[in-house]
Amino acid sequence: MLARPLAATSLLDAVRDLRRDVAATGFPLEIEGTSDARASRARLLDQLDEHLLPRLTELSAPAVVVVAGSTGAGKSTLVNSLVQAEVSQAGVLRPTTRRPVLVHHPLDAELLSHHPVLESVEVVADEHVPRGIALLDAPDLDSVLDSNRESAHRLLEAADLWLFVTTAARYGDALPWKVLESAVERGASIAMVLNRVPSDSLPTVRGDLLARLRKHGLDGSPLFVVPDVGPHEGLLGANVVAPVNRWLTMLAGPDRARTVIGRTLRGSLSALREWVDELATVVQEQADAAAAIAGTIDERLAAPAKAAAESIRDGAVADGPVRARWAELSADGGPVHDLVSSSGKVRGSARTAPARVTSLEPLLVDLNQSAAATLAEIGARTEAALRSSLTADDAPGGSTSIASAWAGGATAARRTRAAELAARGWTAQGPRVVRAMLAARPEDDVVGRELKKLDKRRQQAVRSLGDEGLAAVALAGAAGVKDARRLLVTLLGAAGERIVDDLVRDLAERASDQARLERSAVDELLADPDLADDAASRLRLRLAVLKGLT
Ligand SMILES: Nc1nc2c(ncn2[C@@H]2O[C@H](COP(=O)(O)OP(=O)(O)O)[C@@H](O)[C@H]2O)c(=O)[nH]1
Ligand SMILES: [Mg+2]
Repeated sequence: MLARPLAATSLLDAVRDLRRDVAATGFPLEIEGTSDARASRARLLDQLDEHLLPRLTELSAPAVVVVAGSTGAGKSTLVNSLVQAEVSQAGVLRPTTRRPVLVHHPLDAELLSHHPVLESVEVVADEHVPRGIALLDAPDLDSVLDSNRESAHRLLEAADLWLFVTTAARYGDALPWKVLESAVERGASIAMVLNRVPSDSLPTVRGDLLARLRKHGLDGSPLFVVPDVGPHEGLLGANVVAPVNRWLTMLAGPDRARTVIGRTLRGSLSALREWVDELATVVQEQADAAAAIAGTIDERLAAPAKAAAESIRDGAVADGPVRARWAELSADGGPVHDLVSSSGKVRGSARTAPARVTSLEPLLVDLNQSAAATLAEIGARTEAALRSSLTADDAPGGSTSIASAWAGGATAARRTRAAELAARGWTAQGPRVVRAMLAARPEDDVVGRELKKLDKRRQQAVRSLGDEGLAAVALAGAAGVKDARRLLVTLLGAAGERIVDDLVRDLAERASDQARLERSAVDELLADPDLADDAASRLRLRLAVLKGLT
């Protein structure tokens, strides 16, 4: 029985919850430790799926004894010899591509039937296997086939007990010891089989191996020595493997097998804490890196946003078609030409106004298009600036992951839409500003006769162009057509200046906003739940629950 009864059901639930959250945890940013964390997460999932969850689900299932070791160590021969039948193919030909074999007592079939490990092995029932034990002949840890190697490592996670087979010639190899170390970290129960030892070197090899076991924290583990029987094919004599067999039989006694299972279970559960805690630390580092990236983006956005506003003030929208259109409209015979007589009188009437406004329509179209294009270009420039700041040498860790996850297409479509909306918003603002300024009291410093003259002039200007016409001129002035600005001042006095300035300010603000909009793509990527401030706390919460149950 387990030394301390585990509240199996709630523990199973807690481990299931943990598994779900571990599976859902991603590491979107490539920062130091990320690839290790990904590998560690994958192994943790294997451990949960192959060992902890099945074990907690069926505590009375036989103890899975995984026979592990390097190629040619004699694993298959050992398994066959233990059951005195050729259940697993042994031999010198490599790689043995067959599926790994699991042998169990026929009466244990039912208890094992739900174990996920059965999916990836060939299952053999044999009465020579003690009840309560399932022997798994794992693929070679150092198999030349990637898939075999991976499956070997995954199957090891399934073990309640590792039976590690090595030889006098191979026990110094680094790989098995590395694997053993991780087994010790997981709290797994381990036994060693030293195979094919020539009798003359036995004392040396044995002493050496014991020293190594001690160094790796395995001094309490059973060590079996199988003497070399000389050139050999097929099963080893029952007497040669008798000690291992006796030990397994003893282990299989109901209480002893439970002890091994319980020990490994406890070991795995307590190893889980540190394991998950390490993952949570990396998750936290991801969140911190994301915050640093957001901060850098904030800083790096200031310059392009300012430059965007400046380019508007410098008349970027007037460049190109708008200026040409203005020239056309104010040329001889155009609707803007002769609007002010040589003596300075505003010409026109309410009757001519609609015609003038209609003829100014192309100007509005050009202004609209040019504003949209300018804003979109500001956006594109800002994106380029942000991208290069994400890939700069001094960019915070993980920035390049954001840069490469930042797909251009969606950003461009959104940018164009926003630019068109902003341009339309700006041109719609024209008549509003005109009306608001004209409704306000005329200039404070203009009094008496001058005031009367100014009022009359404005009324005349409205009669001759209408609010819409005046707005078109004002927008052209705000876009950067100097003549348009001058004309509006002539028509409206200082209010004309204010209208144009107001529209410049409005568009400059929209331009800065447009630049700032570019960060939304980055923001969306940073809004990944795996990068949230509290991402790590989910895993830590699961740990706390586990701690309370074990
Ligand atoms: N002399 C001798 N040969 C063995 C022993 N165990 C295995 N072999 C041989 O070594 C080769 C590899 O053995 P195998 O069991 O397939 O090793 P595995 O790769 O660990 O499964 C085979 O040709 C076996 O016959 C042993 O104890 N003594
Ligand atoms: Mg083999």
